[in-house]
Amino acid sequence: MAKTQKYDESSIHVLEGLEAVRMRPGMYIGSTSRKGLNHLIYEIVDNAVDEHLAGYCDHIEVVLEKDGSCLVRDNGRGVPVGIHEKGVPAERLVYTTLHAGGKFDNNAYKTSGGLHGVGSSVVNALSVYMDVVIKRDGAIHHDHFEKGEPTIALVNGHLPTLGKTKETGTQVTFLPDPDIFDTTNYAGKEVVRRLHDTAYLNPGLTIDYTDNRCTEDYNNDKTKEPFHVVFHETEGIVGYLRELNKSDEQVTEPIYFSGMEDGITVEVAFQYINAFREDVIGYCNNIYNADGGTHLTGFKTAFTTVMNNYAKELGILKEKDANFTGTDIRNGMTAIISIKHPDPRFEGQTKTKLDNPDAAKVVAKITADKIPLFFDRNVEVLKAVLSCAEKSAKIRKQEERVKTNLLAKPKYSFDSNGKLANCGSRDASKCEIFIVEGDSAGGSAKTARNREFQAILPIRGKILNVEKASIDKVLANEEIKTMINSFGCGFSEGYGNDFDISKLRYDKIIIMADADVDGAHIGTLLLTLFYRFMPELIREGHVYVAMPPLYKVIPSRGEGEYLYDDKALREYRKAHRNQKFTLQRYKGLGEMDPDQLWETTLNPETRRLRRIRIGDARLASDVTEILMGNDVAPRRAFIYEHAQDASLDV
Ligand code: TSJ
Repeated sequence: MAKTQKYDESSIHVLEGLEAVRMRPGMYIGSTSRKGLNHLIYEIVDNAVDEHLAGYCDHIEVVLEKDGSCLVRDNGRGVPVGIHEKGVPAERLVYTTLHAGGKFDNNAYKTSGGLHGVGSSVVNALSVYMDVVIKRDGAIHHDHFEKGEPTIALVNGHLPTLGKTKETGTQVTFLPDPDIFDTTNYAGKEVVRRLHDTAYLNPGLTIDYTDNRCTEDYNNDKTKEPFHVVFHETEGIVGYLRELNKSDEQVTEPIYFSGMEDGITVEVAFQYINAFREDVIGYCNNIYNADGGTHLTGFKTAFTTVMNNYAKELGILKEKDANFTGTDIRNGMTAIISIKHPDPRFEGQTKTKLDNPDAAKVVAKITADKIPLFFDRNVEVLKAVLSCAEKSAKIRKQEERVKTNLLAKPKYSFDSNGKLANCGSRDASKCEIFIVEGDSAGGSAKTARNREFQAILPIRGKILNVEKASIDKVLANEEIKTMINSFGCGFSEGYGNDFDISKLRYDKIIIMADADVDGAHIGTLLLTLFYRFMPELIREGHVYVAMPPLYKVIPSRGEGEYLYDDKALREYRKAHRNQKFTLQRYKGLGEMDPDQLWETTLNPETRRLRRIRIGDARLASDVTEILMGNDVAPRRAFIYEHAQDASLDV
């Protein structure tokens, strides 16, 4: 009894802690949007992954239910249930104390310390209920909480048991509180992507995922069936690399090495593809480091040194030649660097950059040790990689010459205004510019627009693929010059930054392309252009894609209605089964008359826009997905194929 009493006293303190979480949820999970909601799942799953990292769990099950609840189950040791200090089962402290994790944990690697390594108690505080079932010490232990408060009476200080078992494991079910979150509808695709990443980073782990919500956001084929997938990636980060590069022309096979030093485990996989870019991504303790950090620096530094030595040895660089730059050497490289660190520190506001100096040292040492073991025996591969560096150096030198030439003149001048129909207002915060594919749609848009604040810039045919072209070719392109000139903020190209977003003349830059493959292709090329030369436009949320409707239905009686996708059409048909209506299908923007174009695409009151964001390094595939919605795979293949048309211009 005394013990129970004691628990009640300390529980006051506990509730104060969790009350703070409910008062300011954003401080603990970043936001109360869909993104914050998803973080609840990741937090719980990460705890099970920690158990895997500790060496005791190889299977995790995740189930999303129709009622909004989420179940996560692992086959680890089970959260300890023994009576801890204050007479409370250890398990209760885990779920009711902020940052209780460290207390009992003897894991070498914690995932906490990441973006929102918030602790399971935060999930508990923000849930209508949380139900916990632990199999351990021969019994099934049960606990239950509502908005963070335990609702089950302890039996002599112990959790009640539901029966006996020889198995071990932890199962947590929680229902996010709709009073806290803007939405309780998880972003299913994002969950799938995250779980798949986790499986790639933990090759010994199986993740079994079921979405029983039968909504449509998770599933490409838009069936209303439960969605089930099992992730088990025996190839680990090599498999991840293959996935990232599957649509590209491969210059080398994936190359893998690993090592361990000072308690830090390092795994690296890299591959060269035929593209004028690099993509080096880092994970620490399974957490994606969007801004890289010391592990990436260590790899890059060592790799550059090793490869320059090879280039000299092979006579590709003469003694008097300047070294290749790091960027040269990584031209065409995709690399994944995954480290496990016992005490990770993260830098900056968003905690997305690894900060530990010892990580740089260890990754550099292991890279310098291991790379020669591969390249000494595979000289052909080495030569292929160095020829990517040579191509890059050639382009770089050419660009430096262009730059010097241009700098000798007063400034870049983009006096081409092309076919811009500008707007009357000079108040940038109100102005919009529509980049419209094709002259005919451009003509209609010019008629339909509100001249006061909407500018129209028609562009014709294919935009240059800037991912593959040199800078002088990019700057010679009329369409591109016109865009740079109209936006008013210049551009940046990596050597010094001449881009000034404060000069931007339009708050919204809206890409208006047909909802077909060509439209998506043009959209991809435009976004690639912005991403490379004016990334702040995207980062600060000025870039949008217009989402024109695919259909108009006109019933024999009543109002006509625009439908934006096939799903909407199916639903309309269902809802109007016994009624007659005419169906108009829009093949392209060019088919709309100015009134329709105004209503569907231009009028801020009725149109649909999608804002483009950069969440992480995987821009190209994200963009494609953003532009084309769900059924991307075949179309993506098409786009990549055509993106290859533009060849390196050396
Ligand atoms: F997030 C969470 F806390 F709710 C949660 C934790 C959710 C899920 C699905 C699993 C887990 C979890 C925790 N799985 N396994 C563990 N392991 C421990 O907490 C544990 C087990 C044994 C020992 C030990 O030293 O014997 C230590 C720990 C930390």
